[in-house]
Amino acid sequence: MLNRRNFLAAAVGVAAAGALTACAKSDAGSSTSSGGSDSGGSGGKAINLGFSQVGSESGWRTANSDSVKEAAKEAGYTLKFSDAQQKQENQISAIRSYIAQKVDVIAFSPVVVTGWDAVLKEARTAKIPVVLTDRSVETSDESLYVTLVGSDFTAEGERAAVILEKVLATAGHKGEVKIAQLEGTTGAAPAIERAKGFKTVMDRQHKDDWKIVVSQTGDFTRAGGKQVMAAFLQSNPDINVLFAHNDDMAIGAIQAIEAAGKKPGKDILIVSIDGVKDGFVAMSEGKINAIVECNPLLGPQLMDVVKKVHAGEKVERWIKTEESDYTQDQAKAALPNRKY
Ligand code: GYE
Repeated sequence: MLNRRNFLAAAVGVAAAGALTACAKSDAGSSTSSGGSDSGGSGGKAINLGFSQVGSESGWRTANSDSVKEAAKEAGYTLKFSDAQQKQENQISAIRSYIAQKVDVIAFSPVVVTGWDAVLKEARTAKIPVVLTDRSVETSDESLYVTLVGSDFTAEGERAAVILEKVLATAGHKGEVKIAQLEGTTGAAPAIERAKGFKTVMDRQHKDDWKIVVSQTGDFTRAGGKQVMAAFLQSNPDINVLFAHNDDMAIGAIQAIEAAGKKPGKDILIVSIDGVKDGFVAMSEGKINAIVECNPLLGPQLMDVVKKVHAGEKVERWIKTEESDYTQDQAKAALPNRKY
């Protein structure tokens, strides 16, 4: 479906023909003028980058937005930044506004995978190259965007299942593993692919002993995680594992577990994804058992790619981020060094 793996070998060059224009004054969101050391583009003119962010749903997202803003400043670009509040229609209007303002490059982190063809075609007609960050899209024509800078979410889901094996062994767990899954935003690449990766390992290695007994979206938020987990505990009080697609939902779920008189990390073993500071705090307190890291600090890589794309250079179809896994025994030592 997403064909991300197929993109690896391919390289596409896109010339930002004729797209270098004077800075537009109005904006769909906030606009930061260049202040960095590098004009980042041809003829000494600052690259004008329009960035449409998903929202501010999680600690990961906040770190990601900060990274993009800082890196744009550092690179000396003019950044137009808008927050879509997890709504696709807001992202589409932000992108349309960037097209109308004739920015040099558009970058966005798509809230869901489908429904982008029309606006991507409009960008192409305007000869404005599009770079995806963090999340991928499904499109009828893959040449509608140049590259994706982001993580391998399927691998993250697989890593979560593998680390759960370790967590169960460390806890000396015997008997059936009854898993509750808190999914990310419905239709979002990380929700689809993390669930897929986890299930692949589960079906291959644990067909008989592991079962996902409940699974529902918590929209990547703490409030969502708390509310959905409370409902899970009502309908399935025998759950003994939680797999949360991000730390924020796990943190919300911990509150629901404690409110139900159970011990997170003991009565219910918890594995989540991201590795934000609050996740590490919960892990060092013994409430989360393991975290699969997903690095949000994509800004510097993104600015580098934007510069190349703007200059018409070839770039890889998928620029992946490097990540690690962490268990409770590593949490305390790693905590002071967490950057987000
Ligand atoms: O895991 C979650 C955020 O797309 C990788 O979105 C990102 C995910 C991240 O809300 O916390």
